[in-house]
Amino acid sequence: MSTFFRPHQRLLAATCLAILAGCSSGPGNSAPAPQAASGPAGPYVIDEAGVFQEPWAMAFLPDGALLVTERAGTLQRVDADGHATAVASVPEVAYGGQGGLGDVALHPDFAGNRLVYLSYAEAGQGNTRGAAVARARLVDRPEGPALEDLEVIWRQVPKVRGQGHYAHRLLFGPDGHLWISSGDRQKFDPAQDMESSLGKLLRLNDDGSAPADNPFADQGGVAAQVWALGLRNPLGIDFDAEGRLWEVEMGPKGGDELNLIERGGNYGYPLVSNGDHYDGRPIPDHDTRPEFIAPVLDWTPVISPGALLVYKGEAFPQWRGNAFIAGLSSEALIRVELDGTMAHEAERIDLGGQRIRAVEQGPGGAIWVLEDGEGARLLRLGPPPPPEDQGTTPEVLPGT
Ligand SMILES: [Ca+2]
Ligand SMILES: [Ca+2]
Repeated sequence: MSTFFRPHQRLLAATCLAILAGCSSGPGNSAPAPQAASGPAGPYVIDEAGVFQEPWAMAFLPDGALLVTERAGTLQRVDADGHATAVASVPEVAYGGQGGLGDVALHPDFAGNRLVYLSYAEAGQGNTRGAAVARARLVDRPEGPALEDLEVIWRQVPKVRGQGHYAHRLLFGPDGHLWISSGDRQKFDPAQDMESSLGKLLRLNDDGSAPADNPFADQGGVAAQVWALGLRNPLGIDFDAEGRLWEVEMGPKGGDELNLIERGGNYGYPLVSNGDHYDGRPIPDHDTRPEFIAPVLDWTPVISPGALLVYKGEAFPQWRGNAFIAGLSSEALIRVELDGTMAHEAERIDLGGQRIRAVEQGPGGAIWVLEDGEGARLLRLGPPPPPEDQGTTPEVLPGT
């Protein structure tokens, strides 16, 4: 019986109820929007919707509830009434270092099949670890939510020692394929090895098999899963409204990257990077090797991108088509304006000086953010209520 309520989350239930209903914020549960560092930021209000322990990712269910992963191995369902309940029968995870329970994504036909996909670090033999992806049906039992019929559909190859750079971001694309970003596990060269899934972006069918039209399908094995290679720690992937796939990854010492992903593209790591190794050894910059695809944007000093959202909502029309990057060391939500295949950083939104782990678009186009670490807040950025409603009866926002 792993279903439980956390006292601090129950205390926040009343706040969350108002938030999930799209209500305006009252004293004590919102902060005035901070001034943007630059750029034409639209007004927004920030509401706190809960507190979690080392959260990593979130996904909205069709009924407005929210799934939140916590890295030690708990999947929380935050219901529309604000209560957080641990989902039973989550697979065992190898918690430690950067590893543990990772991403959560819904099957495109979740309403019909109730399939939830989870990524996590999995222990292997000889103190090795590797990312894995499992899918299971999310069911409601009398005693609480649970996963059933769990099956592992993908594993990183090979499992290696160490607890870093799993990446394991999950995304269902517009054509229904499952995309998995697979980090280099801090092993460098495997990012260029087509017999290893480390340092790659993978495109799979929903059952984990490799689509016949993948760029390296003819090579079979791991290569058949690969869409792009030469990545380091790709923690964010998302499509824009025109179907372009964008990726953010942590560089080494310097050189964080925003990449536009091309079919079969090689993004150069570890042969090139606009950063250098932590021990001071140089890595040739991207412009020395034009055969590798250079980033559209790169950052030195680094921002430490933890997640990527290309905004497609209604709540903030002025931000539609912008990329939002969860900034860890940069302790900000970073807004990047995309213009076709070009991009430039527009502003850094300070949400209280905390490391930002995740960003998602929620019902009605609100932007939801998870802080990083212990006692991390779940925040909702929504448009302010109309002026005549401020301080009066909460108003339900259109589309929520
Ligand atoms: Ca690169
Ligand atoms: Ca360099």
